[in-house]
Amino acid sequence: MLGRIVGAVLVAAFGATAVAQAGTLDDVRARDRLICGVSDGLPGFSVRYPEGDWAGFDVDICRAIATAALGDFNKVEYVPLSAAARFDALRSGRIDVLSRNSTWTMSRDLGGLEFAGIAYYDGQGFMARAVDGMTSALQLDGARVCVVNGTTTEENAAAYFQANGLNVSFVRFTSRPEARMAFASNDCDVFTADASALAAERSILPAPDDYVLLPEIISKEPLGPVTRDGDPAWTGLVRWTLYGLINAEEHGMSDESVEGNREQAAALGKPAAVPLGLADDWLASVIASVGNYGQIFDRNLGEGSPLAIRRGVNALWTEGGILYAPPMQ
Ligand SMILES: N[C@@H](CCC(=O)N[C@@H](CS)C(=O)NCC(=O)O)C(=O)O
Repeated sequence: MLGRIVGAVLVAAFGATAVAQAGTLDDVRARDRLICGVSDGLPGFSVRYPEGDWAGFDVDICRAIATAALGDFNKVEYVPLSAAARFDALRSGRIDVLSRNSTWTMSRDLGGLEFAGIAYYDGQGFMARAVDGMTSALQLDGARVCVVNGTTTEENAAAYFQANGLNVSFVRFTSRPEARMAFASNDCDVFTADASALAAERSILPAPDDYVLLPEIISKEPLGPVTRDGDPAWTGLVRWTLYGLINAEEHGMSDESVEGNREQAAALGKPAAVPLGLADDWLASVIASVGNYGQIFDRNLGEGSPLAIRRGVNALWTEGGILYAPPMQ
């Protein structure tokens, strides 16, 4: 009897180990499709067009990962997720990776999740109505503040207001569109969120020029793709795809230059090919499909886009920013 129990425990333990070792990379290959969690409609980051196509910065990261793993940027199923639902969707295995304005924090990192890298250095800000003439968040005493639940946002704002001796009341929402509508109809005086999300929200308010972003940035919000703990090959693929996009920009490789000459990009990505079982030229395929980091940024968020976000701290470290990808040796 004891032997049978020990045997069952061993089988269970061995089975569990085998599952953990097989990992998401094998699952994605077997399915021949990546399941990527994105936001539920954030202009510039993830937008679904009526015909069903998706576009945005976070979506392009999904596409880059699919190209690295499967050689085809189209092999992605997008799962739109609210802020509150996103991490459980990842932990439960409903999605393979989360590419959705998610801040790398200590408690998330130690709570079964793995941040593969930083794709966008963000920070929390405030959007107000221009007509109110506010020029600083320090004028917000007595304000009603719209905020979305399940985010780092309310805690940051509460700490900021307390530190500055300001009394505010929070108006909480579970979805960003609800918060935006409440703000647009004067149910609150100010909307607080990541500055990139505020730029996105402002671009879809009926009259964007009626709203201003206040100058204060009150937190660090390093955003990046998230995987599950204990999934090293998959996390490695996501991490080095992101770093590959950044290093490609640093090395001056774009989708156009790679079309004519795949060798340089292939050589940059090659050290990952054997450990992850990828095509030798996986990185050349990624860059040919989505461009380098700078091209992805410009297309979706940059000054020529409706969001008109400057590269700022998201410029390469060689260009005065803090975007710094480890070398691909
Ligand atoms: N970066 C913060 C906030 C991210 C977040 O989800 N923000 C809310 C409020 S702006 C949201 O719904 N974002 C837009 C979206 O993803 O649809 C976090 O990871 O907690």
